[in-house]
Amino acid sequence: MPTSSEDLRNLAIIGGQGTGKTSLVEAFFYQAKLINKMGSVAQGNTLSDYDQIEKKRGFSINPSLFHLPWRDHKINLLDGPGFTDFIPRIRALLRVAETVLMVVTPSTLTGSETRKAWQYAREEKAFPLIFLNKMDEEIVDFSELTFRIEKEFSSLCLPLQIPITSDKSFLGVVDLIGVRGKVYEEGKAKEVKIPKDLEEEVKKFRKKLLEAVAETDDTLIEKYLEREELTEAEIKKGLRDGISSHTFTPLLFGSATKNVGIDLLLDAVVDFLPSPQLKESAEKESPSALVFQTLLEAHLGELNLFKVFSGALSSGTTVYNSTKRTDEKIGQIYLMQGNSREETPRIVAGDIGAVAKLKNTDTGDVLCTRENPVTLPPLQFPEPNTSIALKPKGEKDEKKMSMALAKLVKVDPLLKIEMDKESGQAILSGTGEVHLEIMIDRLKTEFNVEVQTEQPKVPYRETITSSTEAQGRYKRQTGGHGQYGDVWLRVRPLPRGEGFKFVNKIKGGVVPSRYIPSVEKGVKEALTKGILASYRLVDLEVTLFDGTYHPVDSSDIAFHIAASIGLKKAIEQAKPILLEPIVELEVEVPDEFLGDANGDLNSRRGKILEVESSREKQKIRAIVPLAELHNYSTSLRSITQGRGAFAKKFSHYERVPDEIAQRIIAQTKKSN
Ligand SMILES: Nc1nc2c(ncn2[C@@H]2O[C@H](COP(=O)(O)OP(=O)(O)OP(=O)(O)O)[C@@H](O)[C@H]2O)c(=O)[nH]1
Ligand SMILES: [Mg+2]
Repeated sequence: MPTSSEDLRNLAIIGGQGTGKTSLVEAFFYQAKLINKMGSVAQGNTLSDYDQIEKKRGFSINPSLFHLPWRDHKINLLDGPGFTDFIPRIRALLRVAETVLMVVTPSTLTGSETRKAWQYAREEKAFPLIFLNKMDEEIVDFSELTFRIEKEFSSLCLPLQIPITSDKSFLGVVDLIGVRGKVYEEGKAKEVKIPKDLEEEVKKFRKKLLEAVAETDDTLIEKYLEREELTEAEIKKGLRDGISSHTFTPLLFGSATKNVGIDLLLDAVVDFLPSPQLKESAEKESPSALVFQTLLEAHLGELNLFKVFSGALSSGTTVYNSTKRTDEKIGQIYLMQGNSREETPRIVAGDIGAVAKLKNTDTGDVLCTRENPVTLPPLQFPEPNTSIALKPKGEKDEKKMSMALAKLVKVDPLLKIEMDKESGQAILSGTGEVHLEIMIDRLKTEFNVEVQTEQPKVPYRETITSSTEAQGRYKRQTGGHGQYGDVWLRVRPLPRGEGFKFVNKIKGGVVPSRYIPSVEKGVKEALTKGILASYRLVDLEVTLFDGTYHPVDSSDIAFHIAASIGLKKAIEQAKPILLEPIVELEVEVPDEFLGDANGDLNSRRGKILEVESSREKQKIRAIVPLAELHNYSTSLRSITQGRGAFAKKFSHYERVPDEIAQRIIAQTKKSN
């Protein structure tokens, strides 16, 4: 257990899908002798992918938290997901981890997920190490590989090692700092002489390393120029300085599943990456902590993961949630080891822990004290861009479904659920079709809720295209007291987006003023259901300009009904049309996919507004009917080999082309 934050490292393990992050956690635990057999993702018995659905799918969905002792240091490990739909979740991890282990493999170097992960790490100014995993899979040319890495990561990448291979297998690495060869058998390291055929490369890359390191400090430069050599201690200090100033990024090589180079990787984490930097000693400061993730744990319920930024957070105390502006009682605090945990009395500044069952606190909230309220910038996640409508299979599933969804939304910051009042549909939105598919799977397996899915209904509208007048008359004679209302209405189209206007032009009390509100109500009611396909009527003005009444038989209800009748008649004569929602899309694609992406938008009745070029990327701004956007995220992904991204927002309503309108109207008639 470390005594000071100096000996602490908060390390987010990030990178593209399947690069070996979860397997690395396994290898780390094995190296630290916390387990004596490594689990494997294929067998579904890893420490990190413990969730049923993660096991089933074979990839990580939820980030998980571990802590690992290594050479009198404590390393907090956060294993992030790499699959496209889930990768935005690592943004939360990068807010609490100062340092990242960017895991790549020779074949994932240019992948979109790798780029995304690296971009997030840069945005959060994390201090990175790059680990080239799966070196056992194929023998790659080392110089060419480092050249490609440097190009891809647009950063000065410094190999700290050179891979040792024989025939077709990867054996170990030459450490360029101490110039020692290390090969591995069953995860055990053995020192070896530098192989003859690597001598040239060792020389070349060691020179590059020494030069880069020397440049971090004037005294080091002098020494280096004098003797063309630096001591191990000097190199290590230079590496620390260079990483802390974002001057270069060290590169290490190995294999998680074959346990090659893992000890050196852990050494590099404690030797070269910075500890959490704290302003004062933790003891003196008042506490502040950020809840960066919420987990749903069997038997325990919700568990909030948090990082303490100042002071300490202790079990049994009351703190202030400055995000929700309310007090919060801190229950039992834990240290996490994936899905198992150990109780701890408190967590001090720099460190990461978990607390059970907070009442008022959600992901992204800040905990502090009322006396010293602290605010932190909110966690940022992309807006969901893919939606599906859910219907419970059985009546009894309805309540269960909404409760289960509320829980899922709490633990997944990329997920949103909304009741669409108009269609009555529950709309689940997320970052892609796979994301939503997995959530539906979770509903079934974890909450025993079965749902049917359907496309979210498009909120069409109806409007009129000409002005006209019509009479609405309601007369009933039943026994003694009758019902009588009579109005004349004029309707006129309004420009798009103006909604509805009611004008009263009654003169001389031909419709007594006490009945006017009922007329307006009757009109409004008739507007909720258009005559073409029962969609709401918008963008029109209705003027009440004439009518008659009966001193005894007239009533509010009679005028209400008369107005509804009159409006329907007027609409029928006023050449009604269907309107559809148009969304504005911002689509980002690499150069080479611009043509296909544009073509796809055209086939969706889209109109390209502009194309803006930036470094290797094209940003297309387009407007597209919402009705044509089904499966857009999947389609864009396949067009761009996963490298496209898009955001959408509502823009305006437009007339539906006649042929399509006929189809929609026919469909509504059929389903009614
Ligand atoms: N040959 C080889 N296979 C590896 C190595 N590391 C991981 N794998 C395999 O690669 C696959 C993916 O590994 P994971 O550890 O799940 O990768 P991940 O980065 O956690 O994947 P996501 O969670 O989906 O982002 C598994 O089948 C692993 O057994 C390695 O060093 N060598
Ligand atoms: Mg994983």
